[in-house]
Amino acid sequence: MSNLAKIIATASITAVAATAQAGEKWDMPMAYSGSNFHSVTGAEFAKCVTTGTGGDIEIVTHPSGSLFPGAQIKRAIQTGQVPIGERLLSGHQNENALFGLDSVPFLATSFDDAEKLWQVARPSLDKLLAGQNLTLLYSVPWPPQGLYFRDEVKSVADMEGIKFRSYNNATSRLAELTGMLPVTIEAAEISQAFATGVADAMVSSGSTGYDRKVWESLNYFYEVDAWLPRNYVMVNSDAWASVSDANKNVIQGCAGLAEYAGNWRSKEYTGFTLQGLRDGGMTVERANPTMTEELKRIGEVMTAEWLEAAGPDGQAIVDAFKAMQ
Ligand code: PCA
Repeated sequence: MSNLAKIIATASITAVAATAQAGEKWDMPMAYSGSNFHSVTGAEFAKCVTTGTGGDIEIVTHPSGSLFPGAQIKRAIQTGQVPIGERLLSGHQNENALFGLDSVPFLATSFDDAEKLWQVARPSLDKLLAGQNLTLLYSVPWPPQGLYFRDEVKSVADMEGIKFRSYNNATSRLAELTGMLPVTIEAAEISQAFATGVADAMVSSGSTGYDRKVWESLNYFYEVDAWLPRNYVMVNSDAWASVSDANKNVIQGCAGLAEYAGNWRSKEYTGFTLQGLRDGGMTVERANPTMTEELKRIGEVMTAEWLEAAGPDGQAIVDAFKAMQ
């Protein structure tokens, strides 16, 4: 808490020192619904920056993919179409395997482990993003990932041929290895995809199922805690370079607060949303031991594939993470 207090103190001192000038408006695209906890955290971050910089920089969030759909947000920031935005970075695993480090099945399956993995990976991610004209500000994990199905499933054999909504390479690969048919769909579009039978299953958090009211179409959620993917807030490095040192301090202070608050919300939201799925009429339970064992074996295959693709950098991150266990 003392770090947090320091951040707040720095942010407010700088706010007082900031002189009133004509402000700059920063549009901030976000992919998920306005009520989602990442979007709520982003809106608070925006307010913190706007207030803290004395209006020098006014950040305006655009949730639900309304300014750019999720898949285009990173490129829009890189190319300077917008100065800042939030994205699920594992959505870009095909650019560089390192982006998928938070979606390696059964590597980091709790909030504590996801935090450790992020700490050991952050320098490599900072470097990778810096090479793409991007500066990382903060990152917040989604709750643990479980499996949603329209019909009951007791083993991997029952998954054969099911149309499976994926959101990154790892989720598509999981579908292939379980005999399902992947179809990539942004979270903003899934309610309709399930209602119209474009997909009948997915891997995601209780949070996304709750936000999108998937109980209107799906009936089962199996808790497997496969991984905790993360959203990242990034700023275009040229836009960042143009910010005064005082305002950089404010933005970093607000980013620290957002990361802390977002983590807390993600944890709180885990139980709340699983109960929400139950209240919606879904069966919510842990995957049975057979299915868990089968999925773990698929996880081993995917881990080996990821390590192969990520090379020495990936191996170094996994080794450093394991050394912390
Ligand atoms: N929700 C996002 C990513 C991970 C999650 O829990 C989604 O399903 O798109």
